[in-house]
Amino acid sequence: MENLEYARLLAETADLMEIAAEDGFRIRSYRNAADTLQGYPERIDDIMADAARKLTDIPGIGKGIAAILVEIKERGSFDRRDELLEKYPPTALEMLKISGLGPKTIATLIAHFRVTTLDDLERLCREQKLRDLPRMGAKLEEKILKGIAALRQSSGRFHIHFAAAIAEELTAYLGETEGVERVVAAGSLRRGRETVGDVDLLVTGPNAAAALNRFVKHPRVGEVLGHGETKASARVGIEGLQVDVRAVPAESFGAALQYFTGSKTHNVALRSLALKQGYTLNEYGLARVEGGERVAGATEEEIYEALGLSWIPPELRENQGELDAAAARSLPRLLELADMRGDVHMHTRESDGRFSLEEMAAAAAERGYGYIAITDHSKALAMANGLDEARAIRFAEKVREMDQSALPVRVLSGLECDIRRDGRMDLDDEALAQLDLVVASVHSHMNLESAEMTDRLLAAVENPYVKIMGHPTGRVLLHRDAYVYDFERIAAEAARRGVAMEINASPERLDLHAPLIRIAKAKGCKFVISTDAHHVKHLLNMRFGVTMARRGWLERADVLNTLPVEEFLGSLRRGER
Ligand code: DGT
Ligand code: CA
Ligand code: CA
Ligand code: ZN
Repeated sequence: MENLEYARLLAETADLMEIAAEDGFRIRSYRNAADTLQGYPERIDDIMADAARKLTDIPGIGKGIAAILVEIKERGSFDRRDELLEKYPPTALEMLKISGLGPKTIATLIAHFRVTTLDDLERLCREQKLRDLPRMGAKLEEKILKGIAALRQSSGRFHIHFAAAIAEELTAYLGETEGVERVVAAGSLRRGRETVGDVDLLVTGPNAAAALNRFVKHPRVGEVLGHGETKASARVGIEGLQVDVRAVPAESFGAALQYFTGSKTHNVALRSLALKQGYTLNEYGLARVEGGERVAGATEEEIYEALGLSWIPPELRENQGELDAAAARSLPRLLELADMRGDVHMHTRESDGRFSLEEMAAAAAERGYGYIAITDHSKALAMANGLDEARAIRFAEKVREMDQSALPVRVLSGLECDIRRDGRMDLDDEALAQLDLVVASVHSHMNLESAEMTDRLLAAVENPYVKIMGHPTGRVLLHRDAYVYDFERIAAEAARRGVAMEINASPERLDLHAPLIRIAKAKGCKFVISTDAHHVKHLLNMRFGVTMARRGWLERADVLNTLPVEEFLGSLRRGER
């Protein structure tokens, strides 16, 4: 049995335990073990077969888990799993993926209606049966129906940070193969799309085929979908993300990279441009139609150049005008991660973050930043222990009195202030005026009619203390759509008043995304890119926000937190009405 299979059984059981409302500590130990096992370089079966070895020597595997692994090896399952599967059908696991539906509710629905499939659940909601139960109502039915629709639509796609982590792990691993010179990720991942269908890796070198053989043996590789001379495909990890690895000769590496980076529409447009100039373009190279002479193929640059174009950054290859700009030599000079000097949306333990102000500051210094803004939630987010006026004022005072020279970065006092349903800010102006920076965000009543939502956001932009519109569309990738409003109108008004638009770099949001960034820029908006970190490690997500900005054609001058702190503060909207 493969490690991945052990990991899958443990992770699945942890999910069932969650529905059964079991002890969180135990659930976490199952999940940690599953994570360890699926990345473990040695086969668990081999360790068990060796009398001199112990499973408990694997970090994160205690006695309890070790006994479970032995049981799985013997009979393919274990007691705890069998018990849970008697109570809850395996299809219950599907329900956990519906956004807005927690394990507790699922347990109630199973107990009451014996739902076993998404179809069952959908029918119950349509027939309005849920509202018969205490604490359930029409709202929940609607939420579940939306969640099921979103799940069906999104199934098969993965968040970019998840796909990037797998691609980076495999790139490093395949790069160690004897006879392999380069491994590069192409496809939607290279273009920086927010979600990824599958990962496309290209390898080249005198013995690139050896990388394919090693790929299918990687401990995290599950089902192998195909394995030939030049291509191997397999599902990776518990989640089953598909990875295609292609071996290509060095002389056509650039052509292959160009072809497999896409997008399809960019490639179609590029090929027709090539044809007009008397060339054929495919994954092997660029060649003259007449005579078939090959003129380019080893690098992307030489292909674009032969067609009279500047090299086009992958993030722009969506057939949105980049070919014309490349021909006119007027492509933007895109923002880079190294341009970022601060991160201005993050949470601490004051609300729902996991670390202190000092810890966030230290982590930001490690990233090379000069400043951060701490922006905890406001009181409307009671569940997150949001700040009321008194606490916000006290916090601003505390930051003013802090010995900034003792901190590794400049810390700004901020707040992520809720925009109430009627458009008023959650805290009164007097409190907001004390802070260096207010990010205004919607966290409730997201299903308003477009006109009402537009008015609500207009009111927020009009508040003189609001400097930044936080995660402006509210979308949660693969879970929740953007709320509906007149974005152009809000963008125009934000530009007029000097309110910056946030590009929220959290990989679950990535909000704004490219099309709206371009609209906002055309309306005259400036931007900030922020991680919305709730954990020190989330500060690393800045790269995904920068990728979104690049996809939106932004340059350094478009993004305010590329400025040093004093200039950054000076560039924010002033407090006047
Ligand atoms: P994904 O995987 O759905 O997130 O998106 P992509 O863009 O990575 O798409 P994928 O993996 O199907 O193919 C990778 C690239 O290869 C794609 O962007 C363009 C190129 N490509 C693949 N198949 C075709 C095809 O049949 N025709 C053309 N013109 N290009 C293709
Ligand atoms: Ca792909
Ligand atoms: Ca593919
Ligand atoms: Zn928020």
